[in-house]
Amino acid sequence: MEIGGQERFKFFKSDFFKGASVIALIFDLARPDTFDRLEKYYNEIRGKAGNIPIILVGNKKDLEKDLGILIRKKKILDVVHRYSLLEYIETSALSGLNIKKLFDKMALLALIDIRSPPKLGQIIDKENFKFKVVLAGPAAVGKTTILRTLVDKEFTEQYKLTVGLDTTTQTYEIPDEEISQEAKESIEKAWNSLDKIIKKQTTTQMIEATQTETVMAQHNDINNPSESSQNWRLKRKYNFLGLIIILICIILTIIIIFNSFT
Ligand SMILES: Nc1nc2c(ncn2[C@@H]2O[C@H](COP(=O)(O)OP(=O)(O)O)[C@@H](O)[C@H]2O)c(=O)[nH]1
Ligand SMILES: [Mg+2]
Repeated sequence: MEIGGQERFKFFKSDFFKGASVIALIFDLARPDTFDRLEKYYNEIRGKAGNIPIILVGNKKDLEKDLGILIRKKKILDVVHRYSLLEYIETSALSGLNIKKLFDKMALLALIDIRSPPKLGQIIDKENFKFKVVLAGPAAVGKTTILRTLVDKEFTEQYKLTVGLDTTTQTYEIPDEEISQEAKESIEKAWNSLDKIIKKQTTTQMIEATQTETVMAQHNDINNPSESSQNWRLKRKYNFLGLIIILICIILTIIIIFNSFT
């Protein structure tokens, strides 16, 4: 049990961030104290996850029409600048405002930041990728609700403190024209680095396959020994442009702040 007002900052276990591509750092536009606490979260994230891309998210935008603007935009943009955050976006899990956009942005940042060679399992094929993104921030800013809105497309009024993690997997598509040139170049580079590994393996398999077919051709005249390499070349011909990227995001939310416990 924590005594009132004391915050515990040992809540981010290092492995929450393991394999993560992007982090959304979320605060509540209706509660300035959640904004004031971002620095501690930021430091904790940088310490644990290094130079990972971070998007700043001001959630509960819908409450502004009743409460007015409680945190000045300039103050928010100063933080974006000071911490070299990549984007700032305002969302409402209640109305759905910018929720899809937030995940699109995270997906695009993950694509741009994809390493060569990519992390294990990140590239399924040239149009399908898998990323883990983490939603982090103080309690009750809306992390769980943002996830729910994305996945179920419905808003939940009920508040239940997440102890530990909520995880979910979501598949969605980004139209080709929304993918920046920079992201395409990163994909190409990562793909080519993967290509070398695949080619190495496939050459051995091809030699084995050709040998098998040659043996078969001795038994059966209609078998063409070079068929397997033709198939292989066909499979390698992918049509990237004009196709859609399907992103599978493994999304994690993290909240353990017990400062309200007395
Ligand atoms: N008005 C409004 N309420 C929200 C919004 N997002 C979340 N909430 C509410 O804020 C409370 C905390 O949300 P929750 O997702 O559990 O926060 P978490 O602790 O960050 O996971 C819940 O009562 C939600 O219904 C929003 O965009 N607008
Ligand atoms: Mg939660």
